Amino acid sequence: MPNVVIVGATGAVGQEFLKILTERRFPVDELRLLATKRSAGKRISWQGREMTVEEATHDSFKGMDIALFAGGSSSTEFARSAVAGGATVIDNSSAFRLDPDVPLVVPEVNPEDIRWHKGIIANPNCSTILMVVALKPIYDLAGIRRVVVSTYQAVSGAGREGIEELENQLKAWAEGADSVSRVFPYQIAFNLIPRIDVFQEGDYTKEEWKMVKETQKIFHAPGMRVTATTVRVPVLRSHSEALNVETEKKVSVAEVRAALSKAPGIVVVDDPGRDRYPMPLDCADTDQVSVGRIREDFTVEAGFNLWLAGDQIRKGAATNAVQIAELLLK
Ligand code: 2RA
Repeated sequence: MPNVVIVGATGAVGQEFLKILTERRFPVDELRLLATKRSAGKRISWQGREMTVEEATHDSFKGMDIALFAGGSSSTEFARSAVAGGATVIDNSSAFRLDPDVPLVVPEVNPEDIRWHKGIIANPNCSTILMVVALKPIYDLAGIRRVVVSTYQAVSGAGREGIEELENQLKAWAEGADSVSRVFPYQIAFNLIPRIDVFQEGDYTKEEWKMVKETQKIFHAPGMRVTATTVRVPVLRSHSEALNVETEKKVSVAEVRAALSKAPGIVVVDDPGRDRYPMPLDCADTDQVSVGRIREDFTVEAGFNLWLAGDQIRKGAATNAVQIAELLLK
């Protein structure tokens, strides 16, 4: 059984790693929990084992087989040391995602890419993962010419602090107190913020560029046209996305629905007659991407509109990483 180390064990994704390793009965011999100096010393109990979180150092990885990095700056600092220590790194940060020497993997889409890893395998951005799981069966069925995506991203995408900020702002509102914004640039309670991460080229945000470039890399389709608008919404957990997909070949809505229904990692929730469609509240704590509102786009030769929702801490981060670890063991 492999020795596993979790870097960032006390954060939202790190805690989810622990739950998912148990749920998926991932075989673990030794488990080591690492975090920054601030969180070192915390006690965590997992599967009857009592563990103390240690401060991550360059020497923390000796004897470890798999290193799950939850994200953040520790990846840039320690991922290479983990590889040097003998571990295969599965990294949830954006540090290595576009590195041509690092595969960027979603097991439902491009599992074969793990074969060429050189020590680090990158986990894509959460909104990218949810989108490409839904695009894959459409890509296989009809080819994809262009995607226009708008996201509705939960505050937990910004970690535990994002959740606390929304909760505190709601409490402050109920008490008639002033709202404090530290994590997000403006009040998020009762608001929408159409800016996630920093502004970059062309006034697109880094989050929007991630959706474009990571999708092209995952599909090995540098010419695939993807354009995104990413928005933070006052939802605690699970991201949602509205997709307009133009296909190469004309296929019917029934064919698209059938392809999505058969695809791994997807549940189709699409019954207008019964008022059924995916919603973030229904997706919390699940691993599947829920897809619905599937409609022909009558304004183009061949295309569809659809709506998806998925738990971005699980399938958008921790579950996807553990699935990659499972592929490594096969
Ligand atoms: C967010 N996509 O929701 C980011 C987290 N990786 O902020």
